[in-house]
Amino acid sequence: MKWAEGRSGACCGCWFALVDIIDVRRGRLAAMPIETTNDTVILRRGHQRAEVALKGATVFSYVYAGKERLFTSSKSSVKTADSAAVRGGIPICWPVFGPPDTTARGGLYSKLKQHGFARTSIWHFSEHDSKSTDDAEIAFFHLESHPETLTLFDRSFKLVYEVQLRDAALVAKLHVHAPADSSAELPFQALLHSYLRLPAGIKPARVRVAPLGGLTFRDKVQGNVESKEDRDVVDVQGPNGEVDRVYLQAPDTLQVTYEGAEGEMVVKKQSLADVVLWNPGPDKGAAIGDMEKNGADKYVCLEPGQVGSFVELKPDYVFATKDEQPEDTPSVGQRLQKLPGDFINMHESEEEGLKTRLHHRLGPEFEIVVGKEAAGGSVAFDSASREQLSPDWNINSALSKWWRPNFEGFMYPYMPIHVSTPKEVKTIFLVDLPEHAVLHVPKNMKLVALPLFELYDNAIRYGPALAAIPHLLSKYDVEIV
Ligand code: TA6
Repeated sequence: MKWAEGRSGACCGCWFALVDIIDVRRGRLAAMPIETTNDTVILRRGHQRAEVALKGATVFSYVYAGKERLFTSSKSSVKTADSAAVRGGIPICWPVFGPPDTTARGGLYSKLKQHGFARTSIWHFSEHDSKSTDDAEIAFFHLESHPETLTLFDRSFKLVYEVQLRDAALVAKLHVHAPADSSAELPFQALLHSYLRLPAGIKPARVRVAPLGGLTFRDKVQGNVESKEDRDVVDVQGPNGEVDRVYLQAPDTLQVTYEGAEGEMVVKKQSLADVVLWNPGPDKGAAIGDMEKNGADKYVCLEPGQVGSFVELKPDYVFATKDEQPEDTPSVGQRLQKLPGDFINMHESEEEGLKTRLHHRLGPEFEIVVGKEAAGGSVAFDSASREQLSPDWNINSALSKWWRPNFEGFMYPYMPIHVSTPKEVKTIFLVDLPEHAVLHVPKNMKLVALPLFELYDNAIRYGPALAAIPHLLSKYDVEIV
């Protein structure tokens, strides 16, 4: 069994992707359509089968090569009408793992239950996004913040859970999105609480997990005391069989083997710093209300997650509006032909002039005079506040200059030889966007993000100067994240 790689990237808002892949290698199997029932979604591919409960988007069954690879207690219900989390499969722990810290961040988590609300919420199965590809049957599930979640956790969010049944793997990806229009950060923990079914006849005490040597771990059986693991190979044995350990900064590849028996499972992970190893032991297992008889003997939880620290997803850009600003070229056609931008004052350098114009166009409505008396009273803002309200634009470099020799509209990327004093020079600058910014856009304007392929060689629509920008940017190495 292999936990595969994850990646985290950013888009409008931020995405943080946690990935785990249950991967048992075999040849390619035939693809089959996705089936839905009132409470579940069923993926089939050749002889493989996965079933996901809408409750918690919990993958509660994964059958490969005729064997069930996950443990789900027969006393647990996957029905949406049942409010309890599924006891087994891969419950999603989000936005917290374990009992919430009720005082942190002004009580942000104080209304949450253990492991958060994602695993007990009813997720929406997105038939529209779901698809069959050469490599997998892929089902998408969404959970967005709504009045009920906002009373529990006062943050906007969107979770997208992607379950892929591949030829020889089950992929479960959790993406966390902090909407760009949210003004607050989105601090969360996340963990995929996987109940790995043990081969018949193997009990937890014969399970070995490696390599864990040298790691710091929090032992929840010993009151969350933090210790150093001195064993490279850890056996799932503890007081009365109970093991409950949070290994911090664990290796991205872990092996699960069985004392005196064949077979192994490989757990591989990325962007999931930590891993939890848990089994309640027979006594505590029997005390769990929805645990089937001797259920605790049939699984070990090896749970990749981000639990040692919180992820802080910050909205990239917050878009606010402000009063209209006069347009100096009434027609759209003219505006497209006329380069955007504005004129600078005599004493201004081009860079300073551009910063002033950017602030005028996209800065906050009102002017903040930092550190001095503002008209009509003193302002207690410090420089940090000012940055939050108005980005400090970094003018990177001049990309091109365009000259207008006379009163006609046309401009040239060179000074025509017969012209001594051009009527106008326009300089196009590359400006680095700050990492986060509040952009106040005048109500009568739009802030447009144009892909380079739209501009490329499209002088008919955008004029020669803008259409030339992709060529000019080609000298830069752009890192796509
Ligand atoms: O992941 C281990 C753990 O945090 C254990 O401490 C135990 O509480 C387990 O999760 C199950 O929690 P649950 O709320 O599903 O009963």
